[in-house]
Amino acid sequence: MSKALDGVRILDFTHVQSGPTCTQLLAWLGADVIKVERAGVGDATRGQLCDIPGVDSLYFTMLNHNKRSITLDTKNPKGKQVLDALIKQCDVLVENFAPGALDRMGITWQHIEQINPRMIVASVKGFGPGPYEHCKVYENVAQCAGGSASTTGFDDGPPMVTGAQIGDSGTGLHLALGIVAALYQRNSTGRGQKVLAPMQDAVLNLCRVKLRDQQRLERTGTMHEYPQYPDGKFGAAVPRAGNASGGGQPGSILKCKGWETDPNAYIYFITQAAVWPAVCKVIGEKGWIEDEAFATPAARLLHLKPIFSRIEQWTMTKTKFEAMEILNQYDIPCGPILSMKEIAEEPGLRQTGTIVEVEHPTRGKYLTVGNPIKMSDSPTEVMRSPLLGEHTDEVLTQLGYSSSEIAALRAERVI
Ligand code: CAO
Repeated sequence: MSKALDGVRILDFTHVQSGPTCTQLLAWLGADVIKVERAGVGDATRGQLCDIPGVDSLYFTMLNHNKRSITLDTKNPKGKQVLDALIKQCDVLVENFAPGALDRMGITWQHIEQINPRMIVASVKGFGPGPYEHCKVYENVAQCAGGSASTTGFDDGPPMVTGAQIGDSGTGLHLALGIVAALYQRNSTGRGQKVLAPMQDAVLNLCRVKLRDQQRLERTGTMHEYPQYPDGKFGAAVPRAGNASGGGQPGSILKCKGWETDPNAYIYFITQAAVWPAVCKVIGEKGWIEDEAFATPAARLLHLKPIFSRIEQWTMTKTKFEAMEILNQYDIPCGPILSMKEIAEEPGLRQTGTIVEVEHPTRGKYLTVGNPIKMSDSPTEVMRSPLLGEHTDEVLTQLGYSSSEIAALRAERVI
């Protein structure tokens, strides 16, 4: 079966996480992704957080599936010639070097545009134009600068970063969308363009509900769904809301049976207005259906702490899965707090290809997260990540280099 991005060639100059997330997704959608790495070194993540000595780390393998790897010293004039040949043949160059690194290599936008006006040049940077544009940035810096850390955590604790890699992987997703849109626009203009996804901006986009709340707070001085209401105080900026639901339906994380020993024996429970009578019945508080203090959503906002504490008395008598089963019979929105161990063993995720077991020549079998985007006409087959320089000869041969020319480049340590 064909793939959505069949025929699209990506010159992948990415490293670490943000850029590789983007190009892995494009590869899963069918693009031919050629990852350029430094000979003998490669993407720094190949050797980071290693669990097996001398073997590509899971950090690397899980972000670089379905790609080809070539080694190339792009600062060597002969390496630059190879790079130019690649630029001429590819549709998109994706990079997430530190600001200015591409220019320092001599790969300026003007140079690229001159040799391939159809090329799309897509970049992740920490910040967009402005005071911080020259800064190097990693995940947690972006979470802090994009509004996530100041709004995550508990009111009486410090700002907190989240485990979801919204700065790196989140920005990679944004960039992939920009690339696909630029490819589409090229169909009518015939021209490439620059695509930039700054990590601060991508995190802020994912935190837009908190900018919504900032403006609500400035207008009304309060927000009734926040745990600070009605007893605590609001300041000038959106406070941290703990585990309160971000939307108009109050929710909380509640203990389940076994919480004393299992750190993940919890459930997320949402008291959706439409099923409030069912919630009352399930927890044995039928009187709350008519009771003025609890009968309406507005009234309940004044008593969320006692309400969730009473619901928790009930959830603590059930495992999270037992509670799920009962609550789902009444359409009460809830979700178990799943550990990574439970997710890795979840048969449903295996069936859909979201959790995949991959065979690697030096690592053996490992688990990875497959393509979360499911397309009926463009199925994803997850292929292992490439070894360093595994496809150098193959790609250079496709570019027209003879085997003796390739051998000479290797002898001069260009590849
Ligand atoms: N041949 C020759 N030189 C190469 C090369 C190749 N194939 N590939 C990379 N290099 C060079 C670069 O040109 C650069 O050289 P200069 O410093 O002389 O310009 C050098 O290697 C290092 O590149 P870098 O500065 O991008 O790498 P770093 O490890 O110092 O910084 C990071 C890493 C992520 C902080 C930085 O790249 C960055 O801020 N990127 C943008 C934001 C981003 O994507 N952050 C998320 C990373 S995921 O957590």
